[in-house]
Amino acid sequence: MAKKKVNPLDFAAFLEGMNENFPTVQVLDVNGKVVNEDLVPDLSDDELVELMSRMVWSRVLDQRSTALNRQGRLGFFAPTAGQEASQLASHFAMTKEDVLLPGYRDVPQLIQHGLPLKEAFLWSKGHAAGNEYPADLKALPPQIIIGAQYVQAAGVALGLKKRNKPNVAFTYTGDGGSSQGDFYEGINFAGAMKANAVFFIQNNGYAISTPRELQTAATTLAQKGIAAGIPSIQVDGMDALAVYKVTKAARDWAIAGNGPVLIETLTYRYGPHTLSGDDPTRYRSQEVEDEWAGKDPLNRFRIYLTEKGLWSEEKEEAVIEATKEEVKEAIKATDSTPKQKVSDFLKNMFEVSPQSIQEQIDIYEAKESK
Ligand SMILES: Cc1ncc(C[n+]2csc(CCOP(=O)(O)OP(=O)(O)O)c2C)c(N)n1
Repeated sequence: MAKKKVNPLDFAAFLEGMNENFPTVQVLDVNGKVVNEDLVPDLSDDELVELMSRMVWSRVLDQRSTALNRQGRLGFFAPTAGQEASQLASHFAMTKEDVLLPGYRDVPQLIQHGLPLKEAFLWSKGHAAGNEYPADLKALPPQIIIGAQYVQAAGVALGLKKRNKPNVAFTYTGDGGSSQGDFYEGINFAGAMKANAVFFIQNNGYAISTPRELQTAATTLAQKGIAAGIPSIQVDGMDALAVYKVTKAARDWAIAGNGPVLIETLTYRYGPHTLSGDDPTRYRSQEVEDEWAGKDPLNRFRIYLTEKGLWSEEKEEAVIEATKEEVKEAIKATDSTPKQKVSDFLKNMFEVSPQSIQEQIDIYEAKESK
């Protein structure tokens, strides 16, 4: 085929052509109807129900955590409602031996990966015990430094490759995080090393109050992977089946030795950025809120499963009640955990404390023993 002659100096044509290869992958439309038969994932009825249950669990956890924070019983909390498909359907495609490097909003995946809820709550309160992970939990604590988890994931992924493990390191950042230097360094290094990594950008439209349009001139965030030489794909992040399908394919690709994949999920957070004073009505219109409410990930998956005869109001109610009970038990255990001593916190920093820290430990231990 004769190649179309292009003028290398036609910058306008360059910009137009740049976005051609990034369609949004979708399986279920907003009404729960299959729009792409070829991409319906091969999940059993039980697995579909389990995925829906986890998404409902996450919604309830979000509501209960918000309430507990307002009662002063929890500390830091970054709301997750709206992002259930992006978070839980991507995690669903992973295995326990895959290594999770979460951001601060990715606590639901971390708990599903094996972190006891009580520890997640202790972490929220800044208690050092919230970082003492079960020995078999393949995960790092949630990263607060935007983008840093990408660099760590690249390293973990290279380690998995060097040990010939059939597993991936998977990590999440946001649209804001995709502007950080660490983001580019992470994907570039993992790409160069063909490391076993799956990188997620959860594009929820805002980095605190900064809208996606001001974040970058790139039309999709997925295309940022191209310069790193890695396959990159944009998916409807409110569509559990599409997120699962894309993630599964990315994982298969990476563990076959082909290197990493970058996945942009188009999603939305219904709540504020965190519960530390953000007011989204100052930067989002009611129109935008309504538009995204109409794309709700639980709603469309619920319709799909109900039509298949796999889901009902009673089933959903049972998950809601069980989750409330689980939260009640976990917060009780959290409340009864002895308060963290400053000396313990300091001792937690180094295996062998340097002199400057040891001096502080001595001061606090003296105070605490009074
Ligand atoms: C390196 C760094 N810079 C700034 C901050 C402060 N900060 C916390 S969250 C946030 C916005 C992140 O937005 P995004 O990556 O889109 O993720 P989202 O919170 O929407 O999930 C910023 C700037 C930080 N934690 N780390």
